[in-house]
Amino acid sequence: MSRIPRISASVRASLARRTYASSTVQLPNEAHGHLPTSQSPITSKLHFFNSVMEEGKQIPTYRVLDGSGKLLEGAEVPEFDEALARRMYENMSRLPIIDNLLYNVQRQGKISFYMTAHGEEATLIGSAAALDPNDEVLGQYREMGVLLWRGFTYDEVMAQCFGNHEDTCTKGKQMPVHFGSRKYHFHPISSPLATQIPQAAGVGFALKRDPLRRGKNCAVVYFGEGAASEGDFHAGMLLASTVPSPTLFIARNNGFAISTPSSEQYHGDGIASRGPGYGIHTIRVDGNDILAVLSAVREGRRLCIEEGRGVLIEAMTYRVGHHSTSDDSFAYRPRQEVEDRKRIDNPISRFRLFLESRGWWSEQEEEKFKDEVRKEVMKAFKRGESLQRHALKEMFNDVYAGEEPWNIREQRQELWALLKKYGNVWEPWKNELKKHKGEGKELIEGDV
Ligand SMILES: Cc1ncc(C[n+]2csc(CCOP(=O)(O)OP(=O)(O)O)c2C)c(N)n1
Ligand SMILES: [Mg+2]
Repeated sequence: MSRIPRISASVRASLARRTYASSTVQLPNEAHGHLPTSQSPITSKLHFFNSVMEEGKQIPTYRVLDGSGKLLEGAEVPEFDEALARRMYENMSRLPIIDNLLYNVQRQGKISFYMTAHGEEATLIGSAAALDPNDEVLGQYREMGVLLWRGFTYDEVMAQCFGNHEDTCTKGKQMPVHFGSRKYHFHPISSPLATQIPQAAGVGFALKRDPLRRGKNCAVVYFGEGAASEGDFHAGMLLASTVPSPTLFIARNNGFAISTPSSEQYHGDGIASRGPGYGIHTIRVDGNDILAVLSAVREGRRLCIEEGRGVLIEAMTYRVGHHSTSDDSFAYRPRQEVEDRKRIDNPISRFRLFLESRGWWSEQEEEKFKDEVRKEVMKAFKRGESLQRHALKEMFNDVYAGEEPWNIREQRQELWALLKKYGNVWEPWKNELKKHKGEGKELIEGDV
C-alpha cells in the first residue's frame, strides 16, 4: 500500500484562504483525497466493519499455563522465582478461607453483608503482585486480595467488616467489604458502580503532576464488566487517553453483573475491543492463569508509566460465588455450570499443580499452611467481633471535608434529642449504645 502524503504547508495556506462564499475555488491537485483532520486512507469500497481484529476474528486471550498447570509451549513467561511464586500461591489460598468464614458470619447475622472473590483469586493476586506497593488502587469491591498482598492484616479486615473502633479508614460508616487504606494506597470503595473509573484517571493525572511520583507510580482501577456499561467507564477512558494520565484499567470480566450474564451486557467483543477506540494499549488475558495476569499487568504498568497514558487489561474469569450475600445465583444459572467451572478451571489448583511440578509445594505444606491461616483468621474474627464500635458521634464526622454542613448538623441534633429521651430508658437502645465507645454519652450529655 502506498504511503499517504501529508498536506504541505502551502496547500494548508491555500485551504485557509478559501471562502465558503466562493463556489469556484480550485483546490491544488495534491489536496484532493485528503481529510483535513485525519490521516485516514481513502477507499472507494463501501465497507462496514465491526471488529478490531481481522474480519470476524475475536481478540485473543493471552495464556501462559494450561489447565493442568503446565507452561504452554513458546509462551512468553514472566520472570519470577520460587519465593514470589509461593507468596502468590499463599495469598490466593488465603482468600477463600477468609471469604468462607465471613460469608457464614453474615449468614449468622453478625455482619450485614459480604461479597466473596471466589473464582477470581488469580486475577486479584496476579495483578497485585505486578504492581508497585505505592501505586494508587481504586477498587470496585471484590479486591480485598490486593490489600492482603500489600500487608493488610486479618484484624484490619475484621475491623472494617464489623465496623469496630479499629476501622480507622471509614470509622464504621461503610458497609462490609468497602475497604480503604491510606497506608496501602487503596482508596475507599464506594457502592455506586463505576464512580472509581473517572476518579482513577484523575488520580493518574495528579500522579503525573507530582514531581516526586511522576514516572514512578500509576493509578490502577479495577471494575467489573458490568460497571463498564456505565457512562463513567467511557469518561475515565477518554480522560486517560486524551489528557492523558497514567491509569491502568483492569476489567474483571467474570461473566455476570449480578444476574445479568455478560452476553446481555454488550454486543461487541467484550471490554477489550473498546480500548483501541480510545487509542489505549489493550490486552485480553486469561484471568484464571496467575502467571499470565502477572505478565500482562507488569507490562501494562510499564507501558502506562513510560507513556504516561491509559492501558486496558481485560481479565477473563468466572464468578464462582453468588454476587453477594444478598443474591442466590442458582435462580438464574444452573448449579452444574458453577460446579463445572470450579472443577475444570480453578485458578488456585491450576497454580498449585505448577508449583508441585517444580517441587515448590507439597500436600504437607498445603495442610500446614491452611491450618495456620484458618486459626489466625478465626482468632481475628473473634477479636474483631468483640471490640466496641467507634464513639457514636463519629457517625457524623468526616462525612464531608471542612465545616459541618447544615443537613449533618440537623441529623446529629435529632439523634441527640432522641437519645436524651430514650437512651437511658429504652432497653433496645440501652443495649445498642453499649456497643459503642463511650456508650453515646458524648451525645447524651454533651452540648450539641
Ligand atoms: C450505579 C449503580 N447501579 C447499580 C448498582 C447495583 N449493582 C451493584 S453490583 C452490580 C453488578 C456489577 O457487576 P460487575 O461490574 O460485572 O461486577 P461483579 O459484581 O461481577 O464483580 C449492580 C448492578 C450499583 N451499585 N450502582
Ligand atoms: Mg461481573
